[in-house]
Amino acid sequence: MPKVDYALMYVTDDSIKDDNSFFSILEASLKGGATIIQLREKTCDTQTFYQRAVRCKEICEKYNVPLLINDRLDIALAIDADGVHIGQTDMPYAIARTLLGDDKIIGLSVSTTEQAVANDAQQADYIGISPIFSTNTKTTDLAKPIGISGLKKIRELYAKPIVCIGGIDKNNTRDLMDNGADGIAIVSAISKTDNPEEATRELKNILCKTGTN
Ligand code: TZP
Ligand code: MG
Repeated sequence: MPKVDYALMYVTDDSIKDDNSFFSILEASLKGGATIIQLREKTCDTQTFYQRAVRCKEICEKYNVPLLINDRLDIALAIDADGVHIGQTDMPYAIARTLLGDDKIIGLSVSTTEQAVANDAQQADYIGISPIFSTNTKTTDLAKPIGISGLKKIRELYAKPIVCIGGIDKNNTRDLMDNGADGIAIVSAISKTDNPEEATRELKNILCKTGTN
């Protein structure tokens, strides 16, 4: 597997139903310096998800940036995505690995230190701490935010890349990177801004200045 840069993951905003804005924001995030993309759709039908995935893949390939699919192994396999991001109640890690093979990226969400030390997380390619801060973007199935203190504890226990998600913006990015995160995953601080390209660039500049990346 080629070395993956987890520094700045744009997680697509499934509240954007209009394809034109959906893809123009995706492309803006890539122009602004997103290093990895996660396609996340929670409500649409399978065909819409698949069609978005096909187009996401074309766009990501243009920028040479890996594309992960949230939850759906079938969509990832159908479009030969670079990997998946799964949660604690999605497909078990071992089955996901068997289905995708060793060359694909598998990320796993964890909300506690116990989940971070469990076998699945230790075997995954990276973990997503979810949520690190409170957020209005995800309203269902959201654990208690674990904050910087939780990140620090998990950093001591986890050797592979840690990506944080939830309520991250330019004001708290540096703090995360200074306390052991390898990357940040962002929805609204990119998708809900007037200028997603500039917002991404600003986040990228903060990441570059931490010395961690
Ligand atoms: N998983 C945990 S929090 C979250 C997801 C998908 C939403 C993050 O959105 P935002 O707008 O970056 O807080
Ligand atoms: Mg999930």
